[in-house]
Amino acid sequence: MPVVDAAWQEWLRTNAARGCTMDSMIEAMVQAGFAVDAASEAVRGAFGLSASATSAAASSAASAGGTEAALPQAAQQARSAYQYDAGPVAPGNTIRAFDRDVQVLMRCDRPQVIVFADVLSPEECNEVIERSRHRLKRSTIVDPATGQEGVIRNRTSEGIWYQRGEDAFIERLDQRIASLMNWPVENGEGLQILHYGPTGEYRPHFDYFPPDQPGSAVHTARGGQRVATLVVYLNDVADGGETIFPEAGLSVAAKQGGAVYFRYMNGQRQLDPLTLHGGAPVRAGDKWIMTKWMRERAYV
Ligand code: PD2
Ligand code: ZN
Repeated sequence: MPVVDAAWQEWLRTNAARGCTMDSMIEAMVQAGFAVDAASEAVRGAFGLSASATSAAASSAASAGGTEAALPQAAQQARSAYQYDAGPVAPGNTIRAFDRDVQVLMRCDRPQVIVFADVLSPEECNEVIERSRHRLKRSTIVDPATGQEGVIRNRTSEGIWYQRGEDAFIERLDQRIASLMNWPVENGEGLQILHYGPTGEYRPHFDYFPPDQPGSAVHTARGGQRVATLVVYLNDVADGGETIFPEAGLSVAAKQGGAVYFRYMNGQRQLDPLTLHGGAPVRAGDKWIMTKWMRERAYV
């Protein structure tokens, strides 16, 4: 079983300050291998609830219909602090994105999430998969304390990066996606392709770099903070593999050529904790995605 080491303490502190619910944090720790009791104790500690206060807090939360009533005022304020301003994506049911008409299937304002169909044609999806299949490497994750990349069991996938504008095909996709996200193509990281086999998953995380963690500076030095993500689904997943937003109760099914957009940094440079998200376990078949992360400034 894992232990609550310095990295987990940092994770607890950051997520409590950002307004994550106790339930979602306990669930994330249990998924990472902690016993329920150990996870509950650690999370309650992060919210300033002592063991003896726990049962009173839990019963008052239960009678109030949720865990929010048990949160200290600071945590409740952190949750309400993010100011939703207008996002850059164009309005309407169809968006002309560079060389293609993209359909809007769903928009959510809090958090800012948009689901699209037809971002890529089936032929383009298959081409990306075939180009990538033989170049895959086990995916890594950024250690928030050091900024270094490492393989961990929270992310069971393999992937590759394409340089922005690497060739004419990739450049067209970069242009189309930048146009759809309505953000400068120069601010985009290179496209990342990920492949998950059966049971593969990516446990809930934020795509932005936690500003108060030392490892983030290495990443934000180049192009600043990440502001929004587009995940494009390159195949239909037979079962499972949805992109989930546990704080928002949202789940997006992987459909070939479709995509989910989410924006987490507003014009005041605040970061939206409701964009906690993950890739649910693939229950049947496999899953291919292509991800574009946009930065505040040119990513060079
Ligand atoms: O696989 C996904 O659905 C997924 C969802 C959210 C992947 C990522 N984020 C990611 O690579 O950051
Ligand atoms: Zn992500």
